[in-house]
Amino acid sequence: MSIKALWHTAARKALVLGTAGALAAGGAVVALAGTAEAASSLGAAAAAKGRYFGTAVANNHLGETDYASALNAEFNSVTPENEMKWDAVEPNRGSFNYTSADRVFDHAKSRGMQVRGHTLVWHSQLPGWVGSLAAADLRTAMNNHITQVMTHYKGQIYAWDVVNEAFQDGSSGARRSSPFQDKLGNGFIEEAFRTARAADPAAKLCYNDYNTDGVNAKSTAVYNMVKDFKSRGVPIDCVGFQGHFNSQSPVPADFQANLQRFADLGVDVQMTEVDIEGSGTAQANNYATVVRGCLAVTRCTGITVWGVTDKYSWRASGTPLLLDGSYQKKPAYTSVLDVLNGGTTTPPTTPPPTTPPPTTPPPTTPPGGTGCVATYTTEQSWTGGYNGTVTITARGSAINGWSVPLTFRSGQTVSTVWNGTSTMSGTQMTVRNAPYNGSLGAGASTSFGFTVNSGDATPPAVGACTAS
Ligand code: G2I
Repeated sequence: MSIKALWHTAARKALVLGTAGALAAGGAVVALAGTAEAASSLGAAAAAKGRYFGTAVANNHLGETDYASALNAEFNSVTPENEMKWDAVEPNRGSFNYTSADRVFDHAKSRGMQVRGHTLVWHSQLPGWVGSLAAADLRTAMNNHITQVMTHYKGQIYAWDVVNEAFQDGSSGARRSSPFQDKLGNGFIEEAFRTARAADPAAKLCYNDYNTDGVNAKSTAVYNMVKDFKSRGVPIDCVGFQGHFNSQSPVPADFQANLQRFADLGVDVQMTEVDIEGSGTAQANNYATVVRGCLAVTRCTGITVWGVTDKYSWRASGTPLLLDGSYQKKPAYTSVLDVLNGGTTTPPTTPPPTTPPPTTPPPTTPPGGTGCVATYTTEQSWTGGYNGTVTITARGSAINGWSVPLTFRSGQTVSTVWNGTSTMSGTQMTVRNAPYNGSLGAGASTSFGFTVNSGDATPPAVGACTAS
């Protein structure tokens, strides 16, 4: 289902709920004509404002009736809490297991809820084998992981947290040490985003982090990265602000201004993991501030709380969620619903993900006939190197494999190739499909990428694509 269609479903759901409420109220129908009907669930109220209201969901609680009922009644978006993380889906290299992730995904999608994918590249919950790879192999593994997982859910995920928590806390503004950062350098983030765009062009691609909810050194470092990405055409569509708050880390006074400065860069913003420790009125007021801030920012497209109930919160002792341990609605719940139902807010405009225009024109040959077409784009260049992407499109009939020859200038060295298998002979490199991207239906496309890291930045001569 397209993003637009999803929004329509959510809005329709809100409308239907509103109508049902009016009908149930009997004689009130006439009196209510022309008045906005207050929605009675978080999801419906957010949908009436053109936004979603989601929650993190853990697969192992779905069998509990109260848990599933609360989830189904209140939310219209779901983020798997742990099930789509690297250790869950690819515990051993090349062996993917989607059992738990699919359960959460299916539960949500079968009820018309959208799904946020969380998360592709993160230093935590990362299986040991990833950290022990040498750089070239790590790059291949990272790109393969992104491609495989996104392809599994292709066209069906609203937004992916492509890279999570890559910056350090504190005043340095530096990147956090991780196998990706330490072995691949700063460029791993944009490489992850480029690979993600190629894998599922329909998904919004987010950078997600915590302690970035106000204007501070860490959020400014992220801001500068996003600004740089936008200026160079690196594909990024959204920034996620986790929103984990407590007395040591309160909702910042410049929370809304911070969301707005990111939105002004041309990305959507989302509250992705909100939980606010506390109770009673104080907690309710803090939640209201967060929801009001999001509604006031046109490109704030939705809010996710980090769990259905205090009972299963990752920090249950701080009772940070909207329903208590017995699934009773807390004052915080009521204040969130009231804010969502209050006032009039312009719905966000959510333009579809944008991909930078190719630097070479698309093939003039229409994808009719047989075989395949290869087109080349330089993604990024620097002194002495560049990243290139080759897109392969099957013409009028399906293909089972492909191969493309590229000729480089002497002195250029290809350091890595992803989403393809390469052989080098002199200055010519032949790239064949990887095991997972050889089969293309008529008109379908895939792409592979490579890095040239010595010599000049002249692009290769791309030969004809051969299909098998
Ligand atoms: O730490 C809170 C969140 C911060 N941002 C990224 C989120 O992905 C992260 O979520 C939490 C989950 O809520 C926890 O449930 O991430 C934790 C791990 O960093 C999750 O905790 C882990 C436990 O540490 C493991 O012992 C346990 O096996 O959950 C695992 C699965 O239940």
